Amino acid sequence: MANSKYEYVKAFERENYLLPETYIVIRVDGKGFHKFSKYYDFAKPNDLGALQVMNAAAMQIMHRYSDVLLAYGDSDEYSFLLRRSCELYERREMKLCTLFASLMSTYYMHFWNQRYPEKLIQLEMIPTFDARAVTYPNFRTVRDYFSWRQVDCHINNLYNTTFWNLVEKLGLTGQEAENKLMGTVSSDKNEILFKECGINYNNEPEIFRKGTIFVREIVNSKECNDDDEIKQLSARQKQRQEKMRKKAEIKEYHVDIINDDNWWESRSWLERS
Ligand SMILES: Nc1nc2c(ncn2[C@@H]2O[C@H](COP(=O)(O)OP(=O)(O)O)[C@@H](O)[C@H]2O)c(=O)[nH]1
Ligand SMILES: [Mg+2]
Repeated sequence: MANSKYEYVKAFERENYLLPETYIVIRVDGKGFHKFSKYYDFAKPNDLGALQVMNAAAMQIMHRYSDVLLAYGDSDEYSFLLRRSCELYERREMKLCTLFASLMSTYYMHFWNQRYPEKLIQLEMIPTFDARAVTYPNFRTVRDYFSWRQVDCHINNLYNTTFWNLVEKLGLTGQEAENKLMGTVSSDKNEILFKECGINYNNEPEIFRKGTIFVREIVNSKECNDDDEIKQLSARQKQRQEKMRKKAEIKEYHVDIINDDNWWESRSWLERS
């Protein structure tokens, strides 16, 4: 089939190879989950079952691709951190994004149907995800990226928790609750929740307040990587490292990753991978 007269059309193709030796973060986001969550009657403001379906899908992706070192998710989004020397699809951006978007969509559908056999996904409302890839030059920016997503989770969740308590507990209309929350800062919302709704926000489930972090807990981190060594690794050493990544346990956390330096330091292999 090679060299047909039609092959010249390949010259129109363009490819973006993500910068080498940089951390790749791929973020998937549910398309139209505002409608999706209404259609399948999600609990407000957080549906634990739906979050667990997201988590099961993300976990499956980590099991399948050992290049993923860490993942963070909340609501309808998940971010996957790929190791610096990742060579999946030769670091081709389109390939990686379409792969992660389709993995997330199909795994989500699978785990949803497994969990809710009485509420199977209907053809008119299927779960679909888009994906983008960003490269980060060093570990500080990677950490700041994940802090940014966790802050976003916090801001949204505090707002949504207060909003839905005002509506469902105190009987305000959506508009009234919106007006009441306009211009308020975090401490105001905490106080409204505490004084008017009898809720201590800090006692809300951590999975809602902090999101979910999956980490590939690589045991023998010394051998696993060291910056200068990495370029000189033999094929056999690379294979051994891959084996170690594959057999590493994937652990789930719901902790504050913004301020906890110790948490990051005890996972320092992330920085060297
Ligand atoms: N009720 C409910 N809605 C959720 C939950 N998780 C996500 N959503 C919905 O999904 C939306 C996700 O935000 P975004 O991606 O900006 O909106 P999209 O463009 O509609 O997907 C939220 O605004 C909610 O409407 C949940 O646990 N419960
Ligand atoms: Mg979305």
